[in-house]
Amino acid sequence: MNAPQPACNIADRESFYKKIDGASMTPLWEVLHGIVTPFPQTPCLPHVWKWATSYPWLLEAGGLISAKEAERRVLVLENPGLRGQTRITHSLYAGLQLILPGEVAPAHRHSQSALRFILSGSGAYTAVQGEKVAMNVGDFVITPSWTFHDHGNPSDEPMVWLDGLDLAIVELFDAQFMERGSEDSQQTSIEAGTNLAVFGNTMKPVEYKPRSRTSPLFWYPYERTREALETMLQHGTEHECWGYKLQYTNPVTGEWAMPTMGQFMQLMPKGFKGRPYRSTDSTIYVVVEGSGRCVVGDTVLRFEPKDVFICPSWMPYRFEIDAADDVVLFSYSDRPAQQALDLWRDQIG
Ligand code: 1HN
Repeated sequence: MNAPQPACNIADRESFYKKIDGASMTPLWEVLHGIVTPFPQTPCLPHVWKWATSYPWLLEAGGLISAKEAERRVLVLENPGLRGQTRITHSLYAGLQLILPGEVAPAHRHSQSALRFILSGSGAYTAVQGEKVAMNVGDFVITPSWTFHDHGNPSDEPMVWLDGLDLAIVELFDAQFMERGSEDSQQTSIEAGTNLAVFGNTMKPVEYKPRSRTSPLFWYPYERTREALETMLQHGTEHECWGYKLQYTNPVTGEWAMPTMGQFMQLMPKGFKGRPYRSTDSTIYVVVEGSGRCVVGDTVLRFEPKDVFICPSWMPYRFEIDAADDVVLFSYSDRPAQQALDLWRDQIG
């Protein structure tokens, strides 16, 4: 039996929409196909932020405002498709933070988790829950959700790192909390290096009980990561899309180092030409060593050391590495969050 078909009367529909709009209701059929799409539709655009441009502007910002006044002196890397939204992808934040000699970025804590990836300088520290970590170029440092953290630069050179936060994820769930510390700099009662000494050896104290899903190891020095990549190069198998790619892990569980953001370091040998790849996790790349091109859809992103670029969800991208040097790339994305919710997909070719 065929159901009766109402006539398509546009004027009647419009006045009906107007009537129900007044009561905060709206017809799904006008928006359904824009929401439930055959493939991911992202407002996020492929883009590269060049260090040659951003570093002088960071130093200029250093002459305009102190770290103390700014609380955090950061230039946000805003995706060109998401201007005004303080984010580099739909779900994640990235910014470049400058801390000058003698400065302190005061202690606070928040429900957002943060990662630091060190780009320039040496000798500055971040203190996480009473333990100082010295930061060097290529190190990956974790600030777990709701842990007090402050940064300081007792060295005699400017220090710059990339901050990655899960701000938009926390905002999506309306689960934001923040608290300032009672003092600018935390009393550091734990000897520097303790964290790596306790958790950095693929072993753990037998009495250790996890208090959160974030890795108890919060400092992953580049020296060790680089050595692991070199070992992969000697003993591993080259992948046709990403060369040799390692995932940072929580040493106690073997799972992701953080629950909302996943981090990787990969090496692609000089002259490498990768096959196209795509995944649902828009990914932020930071160039550690070498240079080349990342071709994202029709966009060619030329990259050099310390540049940051982004590959949006489900856009195929491939790498072409220059002949001169191997390339090392750090990257992070919301893959752990997507996987925890059974949403993550990827495709080679
Ligand atoms: C934050 O706490 C830091 O602690 C950096 O260094 C960037 C961006 C948004 C919200 C909090 C930091 C941040 C941030």
